[in-house]
Amino acid sequence: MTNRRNFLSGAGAITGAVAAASVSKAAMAALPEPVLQARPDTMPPLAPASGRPYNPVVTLNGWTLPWRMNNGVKEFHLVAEPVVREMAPGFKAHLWGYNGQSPGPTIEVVEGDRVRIFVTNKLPEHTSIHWHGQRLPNGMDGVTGLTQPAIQPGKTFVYEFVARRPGTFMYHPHADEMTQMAMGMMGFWVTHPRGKHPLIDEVDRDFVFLLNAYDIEPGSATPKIMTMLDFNLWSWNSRVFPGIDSLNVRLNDKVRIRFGNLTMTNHPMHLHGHEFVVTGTDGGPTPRSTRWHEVTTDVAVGQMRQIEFVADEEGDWAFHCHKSHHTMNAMGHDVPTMIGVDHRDMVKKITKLVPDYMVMGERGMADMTEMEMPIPDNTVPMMGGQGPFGSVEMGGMFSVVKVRRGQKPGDYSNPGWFRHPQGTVAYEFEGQRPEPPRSRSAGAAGMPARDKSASDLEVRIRKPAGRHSGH
Ligand SMILES: [Cu+2]
Repeated sequence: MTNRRNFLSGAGAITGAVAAASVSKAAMAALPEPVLQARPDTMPPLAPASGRPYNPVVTLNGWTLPWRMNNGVKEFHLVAEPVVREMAPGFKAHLWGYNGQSPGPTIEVVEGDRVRIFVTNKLPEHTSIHWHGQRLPNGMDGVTGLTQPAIQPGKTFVYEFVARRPGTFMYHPHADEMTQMAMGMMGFWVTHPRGKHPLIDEVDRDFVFLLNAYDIEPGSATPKIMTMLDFNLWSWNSRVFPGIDSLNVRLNDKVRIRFGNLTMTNHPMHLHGHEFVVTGTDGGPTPRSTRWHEVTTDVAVGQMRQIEFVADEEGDWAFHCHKSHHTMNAMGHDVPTMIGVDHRDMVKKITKLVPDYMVMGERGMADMTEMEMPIPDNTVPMMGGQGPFGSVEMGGMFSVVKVRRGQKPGDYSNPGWFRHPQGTVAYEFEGQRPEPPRSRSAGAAGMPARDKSASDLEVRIRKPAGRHSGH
């Protein structure tokens, strides 16, 4: 097995993009050597070395799987296996994935390509792969028991079909799905149009990622696979902010971002500073008459969306799921709301017994970003991410679209923080603040409550203790 770096420099010789003509017949009859990726970095777009040309995508904190051409067939080799995925710096998870990472590598082909995918199972249990959204012969659909026998550990299966429809797709097991998807087995698939397509515009940048979720107890490394709704890590491509790379673009670039949802709940994806249109789903490109501008689009479970916009506003623009619990990292949800509670006397008493005891949430939860509470090893803080003005107080499904005048075409490197032109940043008011007129002096007098009680009521509510579930 070669790693991708060797592969791309040509050192591995036999596999993939190396010209098929130089490889012997015997070698072509053998299984293509699998290409592995050891690092969670965003790899530059993989320009097609053989086959029809296309504009490659960039997988956020991921990579595209190289192929080899064998008699006009694009051959890929996926290896289902346990992997160690760095979900953020300082936090490694023990997941299952493909070819060294979770998610697996992105597969990019062109409409009309004949595709052969070898799938080797190195998991401790059987698996299969379903090619979500594809038109294909029924027996290639990857549903264990229904359309094929399971791929047993140690075995290799072959899938073969023509990529008939251009668009945005994904792949995932259709065998012990609950376990295998909770463990991170999934990948992205893009079928590029063959030539000009009336509904698919050319873009300058094309980013892809999958929305996934894990339940990993702070201090541990393996997801709890029985969790149904109460996940504690909301991730893009098995990364959580501040571990998710920024999407770096050039001012006035036409940008496409494609995402698919393999979690157990929907995600309203929200972009700051620009309006976008949804140009496609896993059903293909949408008719132009159905496209309208928005800044948030909801992606339901099992759905895919592709959005497009012209990045014509310079700056560092937040891009995130709008469910506020999904922009947080691992934490307990059974924490009582403490806003406004005065703990001072209680804390004194408790610290006599537990010297490290800390109170949290008295003034809101923002203190969590600066307090020095020890957290278990192999855990990311609940929220954080250092920005140019302090903590961003985010985690989970959050990243930044960086729009820069100086970014070169095709340069995906991180330009650093935006330098705001003078006078364009919100600032502290330092003048005199007049007392605002309150309702006491005007409004309420104009509209008095009927049957007002003699004294002000203070409502005390105690919610029944119960498990918090659902998002
Ligand atoms: Cu979400």
